[in-house]
Amino acid sequence: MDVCPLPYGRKLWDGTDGFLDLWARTDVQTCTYWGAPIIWEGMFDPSVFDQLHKEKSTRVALTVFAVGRYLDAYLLPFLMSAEQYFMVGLPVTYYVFTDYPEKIPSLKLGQGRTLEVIQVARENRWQDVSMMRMKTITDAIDGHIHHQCEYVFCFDVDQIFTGRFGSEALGDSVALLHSFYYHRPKMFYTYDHNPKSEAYMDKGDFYYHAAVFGGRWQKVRNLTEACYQGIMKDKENEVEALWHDESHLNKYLFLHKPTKVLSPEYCWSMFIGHRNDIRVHRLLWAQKQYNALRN
Ligand code: 2GW
Ligand code: MN
Repeated sequence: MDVCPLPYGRKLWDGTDGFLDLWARTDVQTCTYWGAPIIWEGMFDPSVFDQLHKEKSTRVALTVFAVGRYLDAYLLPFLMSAEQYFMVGLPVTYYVFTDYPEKIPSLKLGQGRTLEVIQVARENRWQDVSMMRMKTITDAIDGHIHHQCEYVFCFDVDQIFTGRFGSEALGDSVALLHSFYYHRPKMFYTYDHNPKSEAYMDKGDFYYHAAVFGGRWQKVRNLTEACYQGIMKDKENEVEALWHDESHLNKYLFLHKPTKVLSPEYCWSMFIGHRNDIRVHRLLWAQKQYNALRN
């Protein structure tokens, strides 16, 4: 459990993962109402978390999809930057899903880090490429990940690591605040508002970004399986949620609260411009090439 007790003392024990100082940042929300910490720069000592996870021999899986034109466009910078910044010091296995395994660039990986390529069929519609990741991740957890790693993090490929994305981000069930919405009133959240969809919701806690989610493999599997079931039910009913898998993810995380929340420092968009509360950029959205890649 990562749920922190009510904030009595200054230093807090968040359960398994180490110390988080919820008062180190007074300019932002650092705890949800259900007691999950929201991780911001300044709240933690990276070496404490790293030491703890080294002692526990924590192993981390990273899943990423590079299908069709996204392979050439994004995969190499994503992986090279992950080598520099993602869970450095811990054993990491990259699971790269692609329709074109021969085209995966060869990469010299750091010690303890490995890469597995898994072939997936290419969906006809891009919405399905995105949504069917939920099914593929479930299958990969069942087939490979569960006996190789304790934790799994699932990423969009169209992004690049630019700062530490480390063991402080590990937790039972981890979700990311979407950089476009974290400072906006809830009425702007782009939840699915169609009652015919399984992803329908009329209220929520936050708007989470599907570009990054993770946790213990059991918890991630529950999420991906539930989202996949929702997606398939929608297909039977001939509806599609507004933001596809992201809508289903938001619905699931409203019903099953995450135990740790990552601030938008963990996935920032440079298009937003400067904000005082964003003290580091750990992962940045890559330049969108919608016209070239979506048509
Ligand atoms: C996706 C949209 C349009 C054209 C192509 C693709 C596409 C996506 C593709 O051709 N090949 C591919 O491998 N993908 C994978 O799906 C890739 O890993 C990519 O990062 C991911 C999601 O697609 P993306 O990044 O273009 O969508 P975003 O950045 O607008 O993502 C948000 O909304 C999505 C649902 O519409 C997802 O929930 C995503 O997780 C969100 O970040
Ligand atoms: Mn993306």
